[in-house]
Amino acid sequence: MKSIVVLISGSGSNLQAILDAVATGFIAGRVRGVVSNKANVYGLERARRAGIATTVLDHKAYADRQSYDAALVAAIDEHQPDLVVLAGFMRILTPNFVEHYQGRLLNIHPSLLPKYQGLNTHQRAIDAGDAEHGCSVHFVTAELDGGPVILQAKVPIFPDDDSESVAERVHEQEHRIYPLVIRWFCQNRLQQRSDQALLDGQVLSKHGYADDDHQE
Ligand code: NHR
Ligand code: GAR
Repeated sequence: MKSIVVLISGSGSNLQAILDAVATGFIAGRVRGVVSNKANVYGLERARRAGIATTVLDHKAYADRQSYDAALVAAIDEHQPDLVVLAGFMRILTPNFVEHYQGRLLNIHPSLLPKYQGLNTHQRAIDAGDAEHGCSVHFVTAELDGGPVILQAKVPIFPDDDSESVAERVHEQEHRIYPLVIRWFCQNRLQQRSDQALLDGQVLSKHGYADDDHQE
């Protein structure tokens, strides 16, 4: 049984999807701890309700990113996790942090990477006139939102959408694909080899598993 630690900054709907998938046995793992950089967010309440240890580590209490990330590593490693999951975690992580968890650090990003790295992705997709948007699960590397993609899900953008309606549509897909990828990880089917992701030993294409446009 794999041990998982989830990092959050907000409402934790992805955390909830993961907790639900653990509860049904879809994910063969246990969430041992939830760490937030913000106090009083709803995700902490979700964790407490599920009986999971919570830690709040406020980045504003630390002099710089190095010292914050050192404290974060200490809090996470108390749980000796096999996997660390960023679920709406909003702090950029230092190369030291990323290296410490290399191959066992996942993020879900609300865009079809490599499009729209960084923040405010839904509005940027609308402003660009895109007909399609989505989300990506990827291994985290030192390059922000630049690590190898494991799985993406697409949603349409309609002419009368605003960023909220698009975000809601993307969220639904996030809650489907994140538990699936974590399930694979816990089944030992998923690996990272530097800038590549492998599923069952097969290198995944640039847009992840079952990508029909970009087979290589
Ligand atoms: N860290 C590394 N090294 N690599 C990645 O791929 C990371 C990461 C940390 C977080 C999530 C990411 C996203 O999915 C993520 C991926 C925060 C920011 C950001 O600019 C950007 C991307 C992501 C998360 N954060 C500001 C900062 O100064 C703070 C913004 C805020 O507090 O609202 O850290 O989008
Ligand atoms: C999700 O949409 C996730 O993709 C995004 O934040 C939301 C968190 O929602 N992540 C980022 O933007 C990372 N910078 P949640 O707290 O309800 O899971």
